[in-house]
Amino acid sequence: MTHRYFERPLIVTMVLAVCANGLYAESIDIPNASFESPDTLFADPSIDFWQEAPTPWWYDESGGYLWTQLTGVFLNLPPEDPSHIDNCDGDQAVWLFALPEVELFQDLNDVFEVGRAYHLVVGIIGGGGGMLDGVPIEIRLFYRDAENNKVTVGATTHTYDINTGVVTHFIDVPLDVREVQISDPWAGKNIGVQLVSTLTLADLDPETGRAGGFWDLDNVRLTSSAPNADFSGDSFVNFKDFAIMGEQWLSCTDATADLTQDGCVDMPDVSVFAELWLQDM
Ligand SMILES: [Ca+2]
Ligand SMILES: [Ca+2]
Ligand SMILES: [Ca+2]
Repeated sequence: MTHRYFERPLIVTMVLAVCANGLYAESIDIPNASFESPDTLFADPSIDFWQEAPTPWWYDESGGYLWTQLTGVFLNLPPEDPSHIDNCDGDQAVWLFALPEVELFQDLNDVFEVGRAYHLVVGIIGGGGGMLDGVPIEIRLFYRDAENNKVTVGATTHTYDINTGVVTHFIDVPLDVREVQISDPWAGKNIGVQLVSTLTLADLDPETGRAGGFWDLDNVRLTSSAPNADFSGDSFVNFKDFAIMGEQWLSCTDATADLTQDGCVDMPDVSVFAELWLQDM
């Protein structure tokens, strides 16, 4: 008996495991997601592809830093340096000052697709520059309303815990946004990614405020996942599943073939279903 006999079931099992865990996840392109551009030998306040907020009225540029210098890319220090970040993705990351209204954002080419859920992950280090305890930062997904305002679709707040002291290791902070419904105002709109200091103007008070210090951020990852269109349970989307969808057509009770999370089976579900046609689940 050769060992080859055992290989095939093992490979099949592995493929099934990947499908089950991945839930048909697709990676969404974010230009300069790891802040490797532009190349710098030390630090550079310009960051390719990412945008920052305009200088607010209250910010005093004579205080030592221009507004544009409150974010920028930096080169990770060599391994022998005590400030070396041990899990930097690539060679560079970005800093972002813990002051009100400091943010980085991008409007992506991809849109929020009905039926898909979205998952954002950002590596975050707090505590730089004497940051105080409990200082918050948010990672967000947004869309643009008719007036071009950024409207938050989902957000995760991460707060610095001073008990962690000086940190040189990125923590992955996740944000999960549930499946987009046809009635959501962001359905079909471009996806925006935003990394924003959520301190307020009250935090500028030198006695009671929490402003000061900086965050390090890196490796912004965005994926979307499709709903499970395998209603028949054979791990494959085909006519069996379409038949089940037909049985539930226009039904709003126990609609297992509802792919858009509105409780009913109708045309928008067929659109999502068509995208998943003949796929392994
Ligand atoms: Ca990087
Ligand atoms: Ca099936
Ligand atoms: Ca539906």
